[in-house]
Formats: sequence, C-alpha cells, structure tokens
Amino acid sequence: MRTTIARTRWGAVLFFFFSLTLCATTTKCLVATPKITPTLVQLNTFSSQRDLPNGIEVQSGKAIIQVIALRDDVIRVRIARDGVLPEDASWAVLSSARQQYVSVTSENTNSAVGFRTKRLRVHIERATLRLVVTDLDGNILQEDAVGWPVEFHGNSFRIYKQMPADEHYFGLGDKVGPLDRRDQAFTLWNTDAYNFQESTDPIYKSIPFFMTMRAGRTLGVLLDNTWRSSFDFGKQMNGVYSFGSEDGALDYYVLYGPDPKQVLQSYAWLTGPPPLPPLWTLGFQQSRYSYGTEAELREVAEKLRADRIPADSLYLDIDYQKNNRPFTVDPEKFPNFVGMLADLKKENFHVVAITDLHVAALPNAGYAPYDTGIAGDHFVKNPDGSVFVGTVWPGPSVFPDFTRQSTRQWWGNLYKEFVSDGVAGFWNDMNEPAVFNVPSKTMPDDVQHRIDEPGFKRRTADHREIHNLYGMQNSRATYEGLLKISPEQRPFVLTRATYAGGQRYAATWTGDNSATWNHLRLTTPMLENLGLSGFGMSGADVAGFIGTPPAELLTKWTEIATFQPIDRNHSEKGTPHREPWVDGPEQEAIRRRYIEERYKLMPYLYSAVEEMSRTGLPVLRPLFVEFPEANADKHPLDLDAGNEFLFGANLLVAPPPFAEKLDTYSVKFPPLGWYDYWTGERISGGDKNAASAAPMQVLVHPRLDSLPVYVREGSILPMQALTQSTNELPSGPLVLRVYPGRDCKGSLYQDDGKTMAYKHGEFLRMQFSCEAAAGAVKIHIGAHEGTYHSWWSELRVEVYGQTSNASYTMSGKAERGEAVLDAAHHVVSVTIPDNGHGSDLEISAPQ
Ligand code: MIG
Repeated sequence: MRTTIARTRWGAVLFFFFSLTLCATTTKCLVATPKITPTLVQLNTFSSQRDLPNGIEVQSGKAIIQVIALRDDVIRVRIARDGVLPEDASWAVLSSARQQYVSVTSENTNSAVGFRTKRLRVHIERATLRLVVTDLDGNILQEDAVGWPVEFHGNSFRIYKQMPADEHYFGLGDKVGPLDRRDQAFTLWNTDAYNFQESTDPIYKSIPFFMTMRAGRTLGVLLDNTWRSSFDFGKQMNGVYSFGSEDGALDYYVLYGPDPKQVLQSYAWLTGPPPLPPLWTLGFQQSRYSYGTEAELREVAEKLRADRIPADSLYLDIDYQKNNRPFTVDPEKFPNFVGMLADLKKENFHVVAITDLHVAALPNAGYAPYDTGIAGDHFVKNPDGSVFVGTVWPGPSVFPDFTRQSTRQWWGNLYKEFVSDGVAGFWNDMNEPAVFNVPSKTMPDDVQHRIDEPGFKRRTADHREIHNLYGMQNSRATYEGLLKISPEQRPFVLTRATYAGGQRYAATWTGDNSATWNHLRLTTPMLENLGLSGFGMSGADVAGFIGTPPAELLTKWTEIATFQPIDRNHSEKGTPHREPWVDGPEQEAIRRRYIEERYKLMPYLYSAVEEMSRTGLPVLRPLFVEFPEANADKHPLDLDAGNEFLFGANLLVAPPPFAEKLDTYSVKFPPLGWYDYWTGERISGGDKNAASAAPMQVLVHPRLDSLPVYVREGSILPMQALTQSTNELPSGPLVLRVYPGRDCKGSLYQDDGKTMAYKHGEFLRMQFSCEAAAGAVKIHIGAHEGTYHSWWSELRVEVYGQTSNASYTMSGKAERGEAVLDAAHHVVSVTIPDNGHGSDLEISAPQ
C-alpha cells in the first residue's frame, strides 16, 4: 500500500483517497502538491548493469545510475534520467577531488549489484533499485527508503532515504533552529532575511551538506546542486528523509566517518578548507551601521584604546560611500580617508570596508565601476539582451555576472585603490543578491548569466541555476582579486550569502539577527552547524543587529562571543549604540575582562584556526565532534546540553540554557576529567571508564559577570600576556597551562599573522605533552619547528589542579628549584628559558 501511495503521491485523484488513510494511521500526514503531472518518473526497474573499475553503472530504462568511489570512504552518486550524465563540473567540489578514484571489488549477486572498497559496501537491489551503503561489518550506514524510489518530476528530482528513529542530522549551514535537523524541513534559496526569527526559512546561505549520525557512525552528504533545493528530515513523512532540487544535476557525495572528525576532514578534502586568515581578524571587531564620519570613527578608536578594550578592527558600513555607490568615499564625511586609515593603522586598527556588489547604474557620470563594467560587458542581462537593472542602496543598479572569470577579474581589480589606500579587509553584503521593491527580494528567475569558467562548458544559465551561487562567486571575485593585488598578504573577506565551498574565499556571519535573548540562544546552533558545513570562520552580530539590547544582554553576549571564531559587535542604524562602554563602567568592566581573555587565549585560538585551515575541523564545535561515543546509546551529547559548545578541542563553554533567567542549571560533562578554566580547580578525578561512566554534572548559579568555561583534562593551552591588539607582540613568556590527565598534549602554531611567508616555512610549531606519575607531573616541551622566530625567550609552565607547593627539576640540566603555588588558582608555576631546542621538566611535591 505504501508503494501505491508513493507512485501516486504527486498528484492523481487517487492520492486524496489514500492520504486519508495515511493521516488516520500515522501521526503525520503526507503533504503533496495536488497537481496533475504526467511526467513522474520513478527509478525502480533494473534493466542492466556494467562494472566500472571504480564503481558501477546501472541502467533503468533510459536512466542510468552511476556510483563511483573517489576514495575508499567517499562515494559519488550521479543519476541521469535521460541516460546522459551532465558535464562533470562543480562550483563546490574541487576538481582534484572529482578526478580521484580508487579501484573497487565488484560484488554482484542474484539480489543486488554493487561493489566493495576497503571501507564500504555499496549495493543496488535488483528488485527495487534501492541504494544501500554499509560498512564492512554489514552495518547499514545509509539506504534508500523502502517503497519510495528516486523520482524525477518534470525537471525536478527527489531522493528518499530510510530515517532510523535514532539517527540525527546536522549541517545545512546556519539554518535557524535546533542543532539537530530532525523533524525539520528546509529550502535552500539565498534570501535577504532581515529580522529572521527561529522559524524563518530560507535565510542567506545555501550549503547543501549535512551529516547523519547514528550509533556512533557518522556520514556526510553533499548534494552538489545550485538550484533551489530542499531537505526534509522526517517532517513530511515519518521514517523517511529526503532531498531534492527543482532542476539541475542529481549528483551527491557520501562521506563515511565513522568519526565525525573524519567526515569533516573529508568534506574539507572535497570542497577545500578555509584559508588561514590574518591574525587581526581573530581580535575584537567593532562595527556599526554606520560610523558615518571620519570624526566618529576616530572617536570610537580612541575610546577603545583609552578604555583599554583590546580591539583590532573597525568597520565602515555603507554610509562612508557617496550616495551608497560601491567603491566611492563620501569626501564630505570622510575628508581625509587615506590619512585616517594611516592614523588608525598606527593605533593598530585594521579597517574593513563594505563593498556591495550592486553597481550604481550611472551612465556618463564618471563612475568607473559602471563605465568599466559596461565596457567589459560584465553585467547580467534580461532575456532580451538588455542589462538587468534592479533597485538597491544606490538606486537603480546593475549586477556583475560573477560566473564569468573575466568579470571576477574585473571586479577584483576594483579593489586596487582601496587596498593602496590602506583598507585591510572587505565586506560583501547583500549578495543573495538582494533587490528592493520586488516580492521575490531578488532578481527575476529569467535573468541571464553567461558561464565562462574553467572546467565548465561555456553556456548561458538563467538565474534559477546561479542564484544560490551568486554570493559565493561575489566573495570569490573579491578574494581572488585581493590576492592578485597583494599576493603576499592574506585577504580578509566577510560575506553574507554563499554556497558550499564558499569557505575557500570568505568568512561569514549570520546576518540581521535581533537583540533578544532568544537570538543569543539561537547563535550557538547556528555557528555549530555552520562549522559542520565547512564554514568555521563565522560569527553573529554581538548583541543582535536589530533592536535594543538590555545592558545584561550585551554583556552576556560579549562574554559568549569571546569564545566564537569571529567576535564582531555590530548594530543597526536607528538603534542605540552598542560599543562595550555604552551601559556604564560596571558593565564595561565585565565586557573588557572577557575581551581581554580572548587576547590572552590568542595563541590557543590561532593554533586552532591554523588547524582548521589544514583540516577543516571547525574551531567552534558541538560536543559530539570530540566525544561521539560519550553516551551509552551513542546519541550525540549535545541533544541533552544544547547550550554547551567547544571552543577548540579543549575548552567547554557552558552558558546558561536561558541566559536571561537566574535559575540554577546543570553543566553536563563529556565523560572524562575537567578543570574549571577560571579557578584552575579539578572538577573530578576523571579516571572512570569513558564508556560506562554516568555523565558528570555540576550545578551552576548563573551570574551576569561569569561564564562557566572548563578545560578538558590532558590539555596544554598556549597563552600569552594581554595586548591591546594582535599587532602588538606580547611581553613576557609564552604561557603553557598544563591540565594533567589522560592523553595529555597540546600544540602551538605561530607566524607573522599577515603574510604568506608561512607557506615557505616561516612558521613556528611546538608540540607539548605531559604525563602524571605518583606525586609528579612530567612535561615535555618540543623543539621549535619552522623558521619563524618566537616573540618569547621564556616559558611559564603552569600546572593546574594543584594544592601544595612543588619543586621542579629539568632533565639534562642542573636546574632545579621551587615552583610557586597560587592556591586561589590551584596552580604551581615555574618560568624556564626556551632556547628552541625543547625541554623536559618534572614538577613534584617536595620531599
Ligand atoms: O539592507 O549595510 O546584514 O550587517 O549593516 C541592509 C547595511 C544592508 C545588511 C547587513 C547589515 C548591514 C546593512 N546591510
């Protein structure tokens, strides 16, 4: 009976008859579009099969299904309804990855055809054409839904998968809502979602990547399709999840873990990791829509320094421009733009300027972006060949065709002057693209793009195909342009809209959030899911863009944003100012203390960001990424503690689940030992068996001025003395905070923070480890690797969880001495020279 419904669910009258039955017998009713459409094609009849060296091809009538292994743990599924696979081109997936393959062992039986790799078995059932992926032990990792074959309907397609009751879903970028996507449905269509709320969909970005996790086994799925697509995780049907698109290629990748970290790294292999950003982008960023005059911007800078609030960057929002025209400066409001930038630079401020993509349609006015753009034929067109004009900030505007390489080069070149003026970073907003005064909020579907891109056939595509990609290609044009202008400088681009793979070009933020406690709460799952979707360089407007935050909200948000990859305070025109000092000295003091902590943690943060730039592992992570098997039934830890998150591998941040309430709450710990970050105290012995121990909890009484943060046992955190910007070299020693425990290790990455010299060996890497023996802690400090010179000549080694004085010895040297106890912080510390060759140190209770 289910099959009958499946075959008719797109329309026929029959549907309504059966749907009554369905609604009566299941908790959820099937919703379908009651259109009569004769073109539904379902893939469920096996015609023939052909083994490929790297996979298999199955024929079903006219259609073909191709499944190939790029690696033993990465497969690609392509289905062509008319038997002709579309061009093998992608905006998201690197061609290096698409070209890779492994040979497979074919496994054809009476009931199924398929193959085996060294990690996976892939089968297609002869009777149903269901695709089933298992591990080599036979555990089902993913399987097409029973009775719901892959279907094509007009130009659209949809794939249905079995949805086990204990499977969980993550990813799809910063879609709003809980971390787990289960029971939710989402549409991917980049949208200027001003004032988005908890149930708003779609929003700014389209990242068609999700992870499934069940019983400790994780898979990643990328649907590489730029058209309007949709993902339904059991909202429409119980026990079935599905994804599909309105048009374009049916082309998806399955990445096997089983560990979530493996999936994240494979996704970075497939679509590229984010580049190593300039260090200053990790400092505190102060923004506003808008700092409207030179005097105002200078004042903010001065106040930050005078109040000793560490900060690295200031933002220029649209009002610095002349009549909102991109690549102009209003000479009345900013009479000495270049001088201002130079002065701010002396104060260690980097200025980020907004440069929206909509070019003012201003013929014969000496406006170079328009004139050169028209001369080079760089703007998108209407079907009749005229240039498309839409209204945005500058009034009538034209829109670059970023799908053309030559257009991207032209666009990138527009940055030359700002770069030589001394603008340090660029902000690409409105690139969904947003268009005013039209119900669709964007350009019409039939606007023409002329794809001219290496690896693609040159062809014209209408906007429906390019829309979700537009912001990504805008930020790419900016990034690549900046690289071309200054090949030795690391660009910084912040984009609002993007697509899968866009992390290669730009950091992102979550758009126009609100100054409410609920939005503070939403931020954690949004940033976590962005990180799980490749976008680890991310932030949200601190205290919410829209509205007026109560003092306590700005304070609490500032505390939490300390532990997020991008820490940017930003607010909307017409709302009260939002700088850290606005609510008086008491609130400012709390906010300062947290921002200062971020700067002290900079070596730890930068090392985590550098790891992300190699591996794709996001800095801000859900707990399950580090502890996928922590629960006895292996459900993700975060489902019980959605307020908690990890900052790097070692810091557990546990804001109140409802930060506006003063109610006591419990912090739940992954099963090993933890230390209080602020007091240095050990929370538990942590010697329990990880698999069987009931999760440890502590009760917290929330206070406005405190944010619970814990350190995982076995961590060694590199830290530094406070500075007022990342441009200042810290004075004093490099601090190594040692938290003895299982698997004790740490690492440090440093370089000049600005240039590409690290690519030629100018970096400094150190590895640390520790070992706790009876009454003693042995610490190994590795030699410096790389040619970058350290800013320190001494190390202060701090061993936490201590309650009595200690003595230390250094092996191989005569040195020994007293290690000083700071009882309030449960730490004994010792300062030793660091000549770069490494040291071994033993700290023990005095005899
Ligand atoms: O239509 O540039 O999300 O951060 O301040 C609003 C003005 C345009 C939207 C961005 C916001 C920015 C604002 N922009």
